[in-house]
Formats: sequence, C-alpha cells, structure tokens
Amino acid sequence: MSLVKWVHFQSLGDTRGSLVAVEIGMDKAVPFDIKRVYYIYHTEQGVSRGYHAHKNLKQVAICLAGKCRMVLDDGKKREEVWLDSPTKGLVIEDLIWREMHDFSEECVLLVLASEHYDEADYIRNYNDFKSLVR
Ligand code: T46
Repeated sequence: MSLVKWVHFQSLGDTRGSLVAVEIGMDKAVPFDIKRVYYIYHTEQGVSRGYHAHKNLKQVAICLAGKCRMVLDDGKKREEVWLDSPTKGLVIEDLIWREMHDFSEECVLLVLASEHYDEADYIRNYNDFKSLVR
C-alpha cells in the first residue's frame, strides 16, 4: 500500500482569484481534529528539513505557494512526492519518517497537526525509528 495519501480541497475561485476553506468539524477531508497549525517559509536554498518521525501525530501538509519535495519512509519503503498545490494536502501518519527537500524560494508549507507541540513525541534518530517500527 502506498504511503502517499492526499486530501483534496475545493478551490472556491471566482474572477477575483482563489480561496480554499478548511473548516474544522465540517471539512471531512482532514481526518483528525486540528489542534495546531504551523507554516514553514523562507527556507534557505539547498537546505533540507525534517529527518524525524513522530510517535503520535497525524498531519496534513499543504504547499500554499511554491513547491517542495517530501520523502516518506515507513522503515520498509521510501516514497516521494512534490507538494506544489494549495488544493492538495498530504496526509502524514504517525511513525512515518519524513524529509523535506528542494524548497523553492517562495515556498510556504502549511501544516495542520492533530496534537500540540511536544518535543518528546519526536524520533530524531533514524536507527531508533527503524528499531521502533521493526
Ligand atoms: C514535521 C515537519 C513536516 C515549535 O516550537 N513548535 C512547533 O509546533 C513546531 C512544528 C516546531 N517548533 C520548534 C522546534 C524547533 O526548535 O521550531 C523549531 C523547528 O522545528 P523542526 O526542526 O522540528 O522543523 P522541521 O521543519 O524539521 O519539522 C517540522 C515539524 O517540526 C515536524 O513535526 O513533521 O515540519
């Protein structure tokens, strides 16, 4: 089964431009209650981010502007996708190692998260991650 799961947001565009609404409790596209929102922007060119997994955190990542390449790894296989559309959200389940590469200069990556920030939830060592999922 693929590690890549998308949720699609309707673009409510008109002649003035585009708009996407993510409504908690009503938008069944996001498969969890959102407790936290953060965004990644002004990423230095050539810099990669991530390199960790989470024990208990589900997220949906949406690229609002520009693009970046996301690598997902469940310890058995690695898959990669481009995040390049404000109407496409990538679901990142828990116990998935993630890396983000090739940020374009204007990239703004919005992330909807199922839990509050907790550094203790991070697995930042790949060997520890492999041992846990084995
Ligand atoms: C993830 C990928 C997609 C906070 O204080 N609160 C927060 O909610 C977050 C997300 C981060 N931070 C602090 C922790 C670090 O001192 O912000 C700093 C940068 O975080 P980090 O190095 O973890 O950033 P990324 O881009 O490597 O990873 C982030 C998320 O942390 C992570 O959960 O899945 O984006």
